[in-house]
Amino acid sequence: MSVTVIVGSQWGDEGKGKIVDILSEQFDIVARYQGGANAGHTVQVGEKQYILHLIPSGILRENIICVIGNGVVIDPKALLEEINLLENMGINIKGRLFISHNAHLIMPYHKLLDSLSESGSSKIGTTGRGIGPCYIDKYARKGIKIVDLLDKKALEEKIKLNLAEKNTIIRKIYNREELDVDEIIKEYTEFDRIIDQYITDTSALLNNAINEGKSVLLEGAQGTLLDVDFGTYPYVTSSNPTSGGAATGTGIPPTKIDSVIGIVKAYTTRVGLGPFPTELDGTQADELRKAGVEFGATTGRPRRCGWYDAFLVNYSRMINGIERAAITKLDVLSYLDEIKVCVGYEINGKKLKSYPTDVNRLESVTPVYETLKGWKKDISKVRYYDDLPSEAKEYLTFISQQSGFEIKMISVGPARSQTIEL
Ligand code: 2SA
Ligand code: GDP
Ligand code: MG
Repeated sequence: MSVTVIVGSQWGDEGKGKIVDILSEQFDIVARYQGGANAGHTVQVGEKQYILHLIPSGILRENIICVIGNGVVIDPKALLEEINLLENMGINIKGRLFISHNAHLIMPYHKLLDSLSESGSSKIGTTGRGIGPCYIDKYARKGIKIVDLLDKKALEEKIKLNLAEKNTIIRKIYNREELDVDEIIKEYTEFDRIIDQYITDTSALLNNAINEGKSVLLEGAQGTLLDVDFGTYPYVTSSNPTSGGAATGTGIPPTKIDSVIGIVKAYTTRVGLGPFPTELDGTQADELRKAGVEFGATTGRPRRCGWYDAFLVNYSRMINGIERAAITKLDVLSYLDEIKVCVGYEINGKKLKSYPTDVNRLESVTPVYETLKGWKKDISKVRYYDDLPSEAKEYLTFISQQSGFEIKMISVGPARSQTIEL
């Protein structure tokens, strides 16, 4: 267990926050490795509900150190809001949170460009948090990093250079008012004053800790099918939520990673645009959304809902190297008489051998379903596997066989106690 990666196996919102919170009890450090404040990880502790966007879910356990790795893109405004909110809820942050000096900063023009590009015809259904434009600048080698906050003169130069280019786009392409450079410089200089205490070389911190025998839980955001390389491109996020991203997003070498745990929702959801072969519509979708309270934890958008897709999760298992999985939200399916599971896809009557992430192919597949009997009992109070109804056990066995993983944990409600360990 010393270095473990947690990945979302579907399109995100599998319940990673809850599982990271539970598992973190056994770890010394929890680190985020990609994405930004687009993520929404919900954790319920007693009567309190926390929604974490940037700070790792491990922050809710007092003795755990939390790291925001170099692969994360940081909106300082969102970060400070989150720190304030958590502190007001009684969580101690100082001395427990470390931010990579190599992480890139989300700038006001990233957020503006995100929302402007979403107003056109090539909409992705982003969260509008500036994620895509910030990663564009990172890979175009124009980005502004956390470390740049330390040198005021260089920071001013970089902001000026970037803004000259961005303002041209904002004015010429979108016909919008330009952003004010002095305002941004002032705002980011003030951020530095507050976040300076958290900044460090987190890859050295993590590697030193591992060498001293400390354990690290690496928390992925979003999900495998939203991965920029392995997801349903272009309907993806601009980073690598898959387990490979955990190494590049923290500086922990792949040889130091011991295991990968997949978080697998007992059905499928997706928020944003893009293909979704097992999607339900009409009343069936509404019922599942209501039962699972499927609304975006960051934007509040209704999530699209559908049947469990074993073919998709099998692909996710392969890409991430998942051996064990935590099945979440099994309780949500308790209202159904029958539950469908997708076991493969066909195109023109021909069964596909491998998962098609190409959107045109994916739009044209016909899912092949097997129908299982529902259990029609409230399972939210069950704490031992043996006490689950036989139909629920059959469902679990079926999905784990079809997707090729072993079940480590079953979640039957949002609370910490609503968890069955195997
Ligand atoms: P972006 O903003 O550039 O990352 O959007 C690109 C796609 O990635 C999807 N995406 C997400 N999907 C599920 N959950 C996410 N977090 C929030 C949540 C989402 C919300 O926990 O509910 O509140 O709407 C998340 N973040 C990004 C996004 O929908 C686009 O499809
Ligand atoms: P994440 O992005 O993967 O961390 O997931 P989200 O927090 O965006 O969405 C998962 C939602 O399901 C949250 O509201 C959780 O509180 C809730 N949740 C997690 N596990 C369970 C479960 O087993 N049953 C039910 N009913 N809700 C759960
Ligand atoms: Mg979420």
